[in-house]
Amino acid sequence: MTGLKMPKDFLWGGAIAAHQAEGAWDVDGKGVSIADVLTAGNATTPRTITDGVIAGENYPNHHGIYFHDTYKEDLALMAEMGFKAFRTSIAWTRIFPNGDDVEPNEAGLQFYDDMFDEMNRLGIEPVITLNHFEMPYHLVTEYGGWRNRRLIDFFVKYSETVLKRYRNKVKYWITHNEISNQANISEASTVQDFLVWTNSGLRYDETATIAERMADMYQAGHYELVASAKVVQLAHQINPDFQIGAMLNVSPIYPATPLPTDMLAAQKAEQLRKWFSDVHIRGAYPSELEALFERTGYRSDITDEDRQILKEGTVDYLSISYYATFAVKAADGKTPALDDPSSIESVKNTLIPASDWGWTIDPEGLRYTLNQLNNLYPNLPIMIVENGFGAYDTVTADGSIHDDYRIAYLSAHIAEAEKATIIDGVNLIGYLSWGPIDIVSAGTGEMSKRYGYIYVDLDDEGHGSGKRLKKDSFNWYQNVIKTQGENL
Ligand code: P53
Repeated sequence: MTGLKMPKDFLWGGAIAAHQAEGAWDVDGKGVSIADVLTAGNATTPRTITDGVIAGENYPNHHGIYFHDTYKEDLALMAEMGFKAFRTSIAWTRIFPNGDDVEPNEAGLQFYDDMFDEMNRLGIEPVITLNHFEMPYHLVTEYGGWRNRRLIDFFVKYSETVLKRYRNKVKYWITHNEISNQANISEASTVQDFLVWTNSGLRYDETATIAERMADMYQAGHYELVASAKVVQLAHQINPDFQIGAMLNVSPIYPATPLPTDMLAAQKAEQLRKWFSDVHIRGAYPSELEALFERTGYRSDITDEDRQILKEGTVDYLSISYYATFAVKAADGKTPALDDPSSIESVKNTLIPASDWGWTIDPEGLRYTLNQLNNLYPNLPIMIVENGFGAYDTVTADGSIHDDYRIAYLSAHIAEAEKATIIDGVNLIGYLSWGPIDIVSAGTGEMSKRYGYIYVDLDDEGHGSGKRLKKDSFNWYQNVIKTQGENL
């Protein structure tokens, strides 16, 4: 109990993504996406990217939780919890199966017409992501993913099609999900391989150098930002009431010690990720990045027209995901630098607890990060569009699920979000928790890494009845929303 309460029009709800929930990966003309060629992994084994869809492999996104066929029942449960908003994505491959098709696929467009109608009927505001780790696989095999400038036009065409089609049904849009993930070049290469794949459709073998990866990542990121800015401009022409948001994963990075070199390591590590929001929000690259490009030649393809588009296509709000925080130190004998990610070493933060997947639990970090963002971009509306606790759940004999650990995580985080909003004056407009219904994990492909208030009876191999069960957190969240966050 914090004694704090969110404003009446605050957008409480939850968020998912098409590829993690819908299944129906090849029906009604849908094309293969980059999520459709990802096998299942777990906490210790990474997912692998296969060359196309191979018979006999386990591809969890092919079935998801069958949301394609169950969304009406599932949305009814969200409405029962009192959701004001629900975030999902449009699967690009339902609309343009190959990404470079001349005409959109009407069956795919109709599917989302029906889904958005249902949300509006239930009084739930749709928050729709255009690009959530599910670009057409064909754009990778034919064009090399986002390292190719032509992707801008393909994305803009797809976006224009859906922005026009749903102009009276959806107000809140997000261009690219967690665009900053791919900048984690210092991570172990398996993690890095995964993140540039999901963000940009980039693929490497072990011969690729860090410099090559950095050059590609900055170039791909640039094209994505130009594409986003073009979409922002178009969207405002299509419907001036549209709210178009950027989306970043924000994970504060702490210095391992108060040593000045560790402080610098933390600052450089943050600069490696933060520039995406500067471009989205201020319409220009921060000077430390321009200086880096000057020295290294990374992001070599930028035109005056690009710069103009970036300047004119700034977003209306910032949406964020927040799960965990990190700590870094200066690598032995090195001065932390953007040019050399190995100069910044990740360390385990042993002062705070972590989940079974090693994700730290840091509610105060959320307040810290909201304040930091508000200082960078004063008064900009911010929406939390992902936050939650992936955990193993146990169904007891009577079918109940006692997920007090999830309630503890969420309640502590919401309390800090309330302090940031009410005490610190951050312009927070919504809180959408991740995976209000269990879905396939993006990072591991598991079903058993569960975030939901609603349990889905499916296991990591896709076996199970698919039945939905309310966890203890269901009633808890219903009460949180009912009391505007007063009863945590
Ligand atoms: P999972 C990496 C780092 C932070 C968030 O993640 C990430 C990732 C990629 O896995 O993903 C976001 O399912 C993403 C969602 C995803 C969610 O966080 O690996 O936007 O699609 O499901 C949680 O536990």
